[in-house]
Amino acid sequence: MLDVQAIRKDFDILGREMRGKPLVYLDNAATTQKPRVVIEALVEYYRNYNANIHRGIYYLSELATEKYEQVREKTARFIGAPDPATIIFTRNTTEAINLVAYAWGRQYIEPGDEIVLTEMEHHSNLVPWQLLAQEKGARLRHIGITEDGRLALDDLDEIITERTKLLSITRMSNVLGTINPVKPLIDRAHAKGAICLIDGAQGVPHLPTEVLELDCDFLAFSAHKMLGPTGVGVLYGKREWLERMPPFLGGGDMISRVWLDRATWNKLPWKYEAGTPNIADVIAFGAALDYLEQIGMEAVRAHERELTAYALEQLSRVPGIRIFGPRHVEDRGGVISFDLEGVHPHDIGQLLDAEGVAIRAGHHCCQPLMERLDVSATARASFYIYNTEEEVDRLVEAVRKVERVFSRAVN
Ligand code: C6P
Repeated sequence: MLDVQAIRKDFDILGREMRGKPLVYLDNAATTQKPRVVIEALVEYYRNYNANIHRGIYYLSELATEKYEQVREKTARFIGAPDPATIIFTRNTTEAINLVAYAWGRQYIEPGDEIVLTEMEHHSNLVPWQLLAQEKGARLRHIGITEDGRLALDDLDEIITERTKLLSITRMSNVLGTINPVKPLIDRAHAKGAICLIDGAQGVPHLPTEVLELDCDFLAFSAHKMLGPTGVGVLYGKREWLERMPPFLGGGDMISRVWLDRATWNKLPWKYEAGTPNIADVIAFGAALDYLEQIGMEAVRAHERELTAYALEQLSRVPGIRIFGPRHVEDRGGVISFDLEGVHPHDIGQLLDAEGVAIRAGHHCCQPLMERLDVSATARASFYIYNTEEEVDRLVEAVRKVERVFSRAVN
């Protein structure tokens, strides 16, 4: 079990007040807070060894290069990838998915090919494939969702077929909290000759992840959703694909030799990292990985499971509440979307803010899912390692207050 009180001491921001009340930060699916060690790693780089990497033959540059490349090794270890060269640093999950859509997609997708997605995908895992399909004359197919927010797998044989070239799905929904059964889906897609990308933006920060076990061809995730800084994303790819695909962006660092009219490419992983990368933030991400590794991802999951079960139980007693997503806590992560009868989610968000409780309200970059749920928006609370049952109580108390205010206004 986590020592949550000890963990909280590492996050100065959690001690501050919001609107005159102790802050309850429940917007972790959007971005998490950063422990002091991460902030210090960032400052330490700028203060003590700021230099560009892979270029200098002087000490500072060598040190910065070493620290940057060490994080690649840590990242590989964190997701069970045996080869650090299969880890590409990007700006975020969005850029990692776009990298595959451009580099792999434009090489391997042909007219009539099918790309399978789901109705619960984030815009980041919808729009890049829409652009690709429009350009190439490919067809998008979508796995639907059930009433309780799980993937509808009954008609899968009609959706994943010999025409499928790519299956790209989220490990965990940022709206419903649903943890998808990605492994059997990956196996099924492979059996039809398709490749698989997993959007791990919500999965990797909250669940133990082993890419070899999953056997996914690509995995994308963001550092800022797992205690790290903004501006760092990760793309893991199987070496065979990364070798075969053309580069995504052209420029410095990604080349081996350049002539006026052509160029050859650098080795992996640098072939996909054009220009000066986000050195400081990658290095600070290393401190975030160390922090999570020390806690252990099984313990992270266990803590969130417990907190989510408690929150579901408490919230479900609020009059007029509708909670989206699977009923069973085993099938979901620490994300709870809800609405209150007769109250717009933005009003819920605003009134909770007045109580010092930070949640997100909106479509969460999942407009097609909102349509499927027949809502324009939801209110969403999402947890991480530093959240407590007392904070869930504050959330529930604040939601009850909203309900009372609005039911009085109506009656
Ligand atoms: N979801 C949320 O509040 P970026 O912005 O590139 O780091 O991550 C994009 C992304 C991709 N897939 C999923 C499943 C996500 O949840 C996100 C980010 C945030 O839900 C911001 S919209």
